[in-house]
Amino acid sequence: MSGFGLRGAPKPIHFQKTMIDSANPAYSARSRTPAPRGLYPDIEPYDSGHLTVGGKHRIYYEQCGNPAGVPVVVLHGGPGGGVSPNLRCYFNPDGYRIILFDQRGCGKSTPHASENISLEDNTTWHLVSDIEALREKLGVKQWVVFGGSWGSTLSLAYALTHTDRVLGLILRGIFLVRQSELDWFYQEGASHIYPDIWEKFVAPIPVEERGDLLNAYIRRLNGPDKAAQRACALAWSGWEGDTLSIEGPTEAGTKFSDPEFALAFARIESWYFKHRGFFESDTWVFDNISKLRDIPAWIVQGRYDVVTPMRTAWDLHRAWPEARFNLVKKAGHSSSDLGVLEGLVSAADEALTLLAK
Ligand code: STX
Repeated sequence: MSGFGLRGAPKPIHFQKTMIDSANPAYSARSRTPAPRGLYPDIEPYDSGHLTVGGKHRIYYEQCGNPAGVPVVVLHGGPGGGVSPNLRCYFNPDGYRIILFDQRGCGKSTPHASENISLEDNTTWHLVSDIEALREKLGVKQWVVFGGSWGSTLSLAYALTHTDRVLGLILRGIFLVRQSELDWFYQEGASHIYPDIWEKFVAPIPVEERGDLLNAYIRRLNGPDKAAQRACALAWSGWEGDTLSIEGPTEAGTKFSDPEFALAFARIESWYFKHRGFFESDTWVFDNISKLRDIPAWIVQGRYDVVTPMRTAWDLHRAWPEARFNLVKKAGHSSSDLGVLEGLVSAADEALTLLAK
């Protein structure tokens, strides 16, 4: 990566003290152990705007890095999670043209799903067509597709639909919206690992309705009782926010406890999950995976991912051995968990080496 100049030097991540302690031989200047790869420095967009799709939706997008670089599009999680400035920093800004956007109904896209708008025209296939509209609008011929969690689902749906537009795939925390994955996180499974947080998740739902939590939530998230709606949105969002990281629940004050974020996030996620991601079957991705065999791909998965357990990444790895598989030993779901972060930055660096002309 030496050809990319100073601007591309990764910024240090905030390691725990023991990990950057200069007395620790693993990280001394003389050590042969390579320094862990951190995020690239904070960066501001050189361009941003809104693209109108499907009549009423205005999709917020932004571009950072090198306008002449290898294009990469970042697909955020949730669905409904929106992008954050941190997502710009997984890519060498001297080599990449970094494109981020907020999917329908969330982030800075309008109308916002917290406004109780109908979600009828918000499906996986609408998002796939929005990605194509954005690609055309920005004059991009082909791009690398980068997505974690729901972003991995959408990346695969897009790549299987518009295979010739995809230069490479970088996927993290593999999620395929299969019934078993939804049951694990929203009915029984993750509840055994985080029983303390689970109590807060089930609290807004009466005991007699807890046999089908997803639908009990959907009724309240879309019902007339504003107090119940708000309580459910915050409980739904908090459950995911508190189980993301190997570090356990973060302190209060994250976006998951923002009522507006929480309501859009919970409404959009539960809508997609009720429809199982709008896939015709739980095996659709596997049934079609041979289309992706020639595309360079990287999978990064935390072994202790409780939100999207490793089982799905493993199934994908078995079906698609051509994709590089990086199983990170001490990490959960979060793209900020140390090994996952390093794995993603390394994958993006490798993709650049492979693809930059
Ligand atoms: N949702 C998984 C997912 O896509 C069940 C996801 N998990 N957390 C996130 O997304 C954000 C941190 C992006 C909100």
